[in-house]
Amino acid sequence: MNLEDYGWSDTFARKFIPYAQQGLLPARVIRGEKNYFRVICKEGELTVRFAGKMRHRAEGRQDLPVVGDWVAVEPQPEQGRGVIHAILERFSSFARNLPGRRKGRGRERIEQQVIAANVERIFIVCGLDQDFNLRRIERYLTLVTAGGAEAVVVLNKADLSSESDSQLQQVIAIAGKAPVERISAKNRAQVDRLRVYSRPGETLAFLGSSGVGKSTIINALLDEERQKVAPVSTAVGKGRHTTTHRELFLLRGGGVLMDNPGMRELHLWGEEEDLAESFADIEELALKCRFSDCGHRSEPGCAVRTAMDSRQFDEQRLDSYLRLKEELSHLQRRR
Ligand SMILES: Nc1nc2c(ncn2[C@@H]2O[C@H](COP(=O)(O)OP(=O)(O)OP(=O)(O)O)[C@@H](O)[C@H]2O)c(=O)[nH]1
Ligand SMILES: [Mg+2]
Ligand SMILES: [Zn+2]
Repeated sequence: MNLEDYGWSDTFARKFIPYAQQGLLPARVIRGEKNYFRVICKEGELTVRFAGKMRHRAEGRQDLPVVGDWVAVEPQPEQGRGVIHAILERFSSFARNLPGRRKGRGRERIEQQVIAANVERIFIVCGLDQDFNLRRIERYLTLVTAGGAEAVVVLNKADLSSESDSQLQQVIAIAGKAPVERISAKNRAQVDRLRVYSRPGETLAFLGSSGVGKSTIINALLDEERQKVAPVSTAVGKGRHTTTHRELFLLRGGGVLMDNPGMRELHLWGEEEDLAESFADIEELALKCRFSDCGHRSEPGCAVRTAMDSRQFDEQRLDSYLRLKEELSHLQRRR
């Protein structure tokens, strides 16, 4: 087993030195189940749990392993098992806020849920059917760049939309630096265009609502029916949450793909500064507002409103920006 294929690097090797001295093995979490993980290490695949002391030391869920993490494992290869003792620092992650999940009374809980770790690039997959939603794409873009990964917007199911040209233009207008690809997962040549985003030793995660075609695209890239796919419900146009686990797959030409279950809620996790990239257009204009604390609602000399009135972007985008900013500042106050 060549760990470099899975993204092992000199940087991780240096961070691993103290664990190597304890006789632990480096491994990458390739699949997460409810009560255990599958990891890949030089011994092959192992089924592992994490050590109880990790749970005690953890200040929150973000300190526990997720798929994509590089971990230090004490192997018990005879049983094909092992124990995770530590997580190496992540170079990137995708995390959302999981608000108010604790049962019963008390304060609203805010908790970071890390969904994917150590991914170079994230495909934000959207359907050009009923799933199409610019505001959701803005949310994803904000979260992806906040976590330190590159974003690529993949507009799928082009075969089902008669307005895909206009949809593409609308997405390009809000995507900033992120490339936007329009494809149909049923068209092999179009799926193949996505291969430029996958490089040996790098990890590419697929995120998006249920039913947008994440697993279908992954199967096409892997050239095998590895992941189960299922039709969306025709009544409401929503997916059926067919994929239930996060999992890494090695691409034959090099590169690692991560399939994910569809996400329903996308509460922001981060800081107001994280809007700098996903809303670079608005933030740049805001520097020219008369008041440095301009709320861009009704203040005189607001450069953002002026630009909106001259149709540089539409009101929904400004609303979306202000809503996300408020959400992040609320989160910061709670923390
Ligand atoms: N017409 C059309 N159907 C597609 C396309 N891509 C995916 N589908 C279909 O959409 C349905 C859902 O696809 P999946 O790949 O299971 O979607 P998913 O994003 O993995 O969904 P979850 O695993 O539930 O998150 C399947 O019936 C696919 O065949 C496409 O480009 N065009
Ligand atoms: Mg799936
Ligand atoms: Zn303003």
